[in-house]
Amino acid sequence: MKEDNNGNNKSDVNIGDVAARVVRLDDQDSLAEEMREIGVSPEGVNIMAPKGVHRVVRLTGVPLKAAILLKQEMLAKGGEAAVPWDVACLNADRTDMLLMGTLRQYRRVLDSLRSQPFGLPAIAGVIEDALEAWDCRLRHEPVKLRSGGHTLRFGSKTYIMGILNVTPDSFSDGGKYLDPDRAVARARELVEYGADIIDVGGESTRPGSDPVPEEEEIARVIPVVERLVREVPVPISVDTCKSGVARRALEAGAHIINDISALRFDPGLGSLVAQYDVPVILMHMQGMPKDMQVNPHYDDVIREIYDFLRESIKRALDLGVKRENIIIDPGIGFGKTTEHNLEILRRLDEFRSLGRPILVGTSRKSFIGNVLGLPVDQRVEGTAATVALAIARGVDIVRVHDVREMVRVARMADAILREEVLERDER
Ligand code: HH2
Repeated sequence: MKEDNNGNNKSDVNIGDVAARVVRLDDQDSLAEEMREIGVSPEGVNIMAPKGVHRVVRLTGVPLKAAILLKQEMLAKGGEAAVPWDVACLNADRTDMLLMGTLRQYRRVLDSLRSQPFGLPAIAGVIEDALEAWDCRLRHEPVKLRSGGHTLRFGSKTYIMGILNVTPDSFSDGGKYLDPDRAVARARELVEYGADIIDVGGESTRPGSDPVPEEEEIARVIPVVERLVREVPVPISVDTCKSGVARRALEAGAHIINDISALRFDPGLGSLVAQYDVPVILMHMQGMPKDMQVNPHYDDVIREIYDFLRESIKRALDLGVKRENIIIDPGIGFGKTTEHNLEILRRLDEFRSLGRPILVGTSRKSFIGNVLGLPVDQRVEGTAATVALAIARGVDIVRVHDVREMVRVARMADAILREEVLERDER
């Protein structure tokens, strides 16, 4: 090595065209593909792919002794585990921690946790499930619906759920489709625009709204559902928290129940969904529609919604609902400030670790109005941005009013984001 006049090393070797570029390969399959492309041997690909994917996992509620051993194991295998100072001082009973490592390091840590004390084998299972669910989002098992030959293949595309509110007072389309003929005509139009599912609601849940008596909701919803099941060629979902409404809708042939209460309000709803073996959407809400927008507060919005949804899944399973029938929804606008809603969308992919398909309903909601300073009839572009970014974060269903526009947004986003993965899976 020679030195130039400034004392810097000067190589004799002409490096020609060497160029460096950071590549965006955040899963093992894409990394393996890239390695094959540059000619790495199959054995090399198998060995190296898990080394090239890094994951950060947040664990909550870990008992102190388990946390200390887990940190040691992560460090021993070349990873890292961040814990609060209190843990280093042995001053806490339980702690949150952030694990950092490659998939290979996790594999080695998990293997060794299985023979350790302090609940570490069970904790290993929790970590493994979260890692696998996060990476398997495009490979959910197909969900066969009860009639009409419909199957939902989550991962293959973004499903568009068209909103049909048969209410006098919904925040955006209230009063337009109360008449069953008009409701059915609107549903047909939504299907023509490309809706994959029609979601019929008979009770507005806009901020400040009061509950509607069950008979009133039945009178609004059931005549429409009866006709839609016969007259439109897509699955029908019913947006209700009441088992009385859901029972009548399921008897009429509805395919999906969309429950904004996540089976908390009506004790009969969970077992009904289980009995009919239909998919159910479990949504997060803080408070009740009447007062949910009065000072919503979270210490950690993502963590609290995650825990709520995790418990909701457990409650549904305990009531006999099959895991494959559960869809989760962080509940945009339900007891959340604009900032909360934006953070949920920014970090939507974190809910993938729950291992279930994700629905979001951002359509025309007031946080879009707050960001853009626009009234409800001018929020279509804002909605489009939320839909595209939610798809990029791995959402499976978007619940929207502007079906024609959002079908185009979703198809474009799917072409960018999903095609490659699907093609690779088919090979
Ligand atoms: N949002 C609304 C109603 N139902 N269901 C799910 N799963 N997710 C949502 O985000 C969601 C929902 C509110 O929107 P909309 O139906 O248009 O209004 P209103 O409640 O006033 O009828």
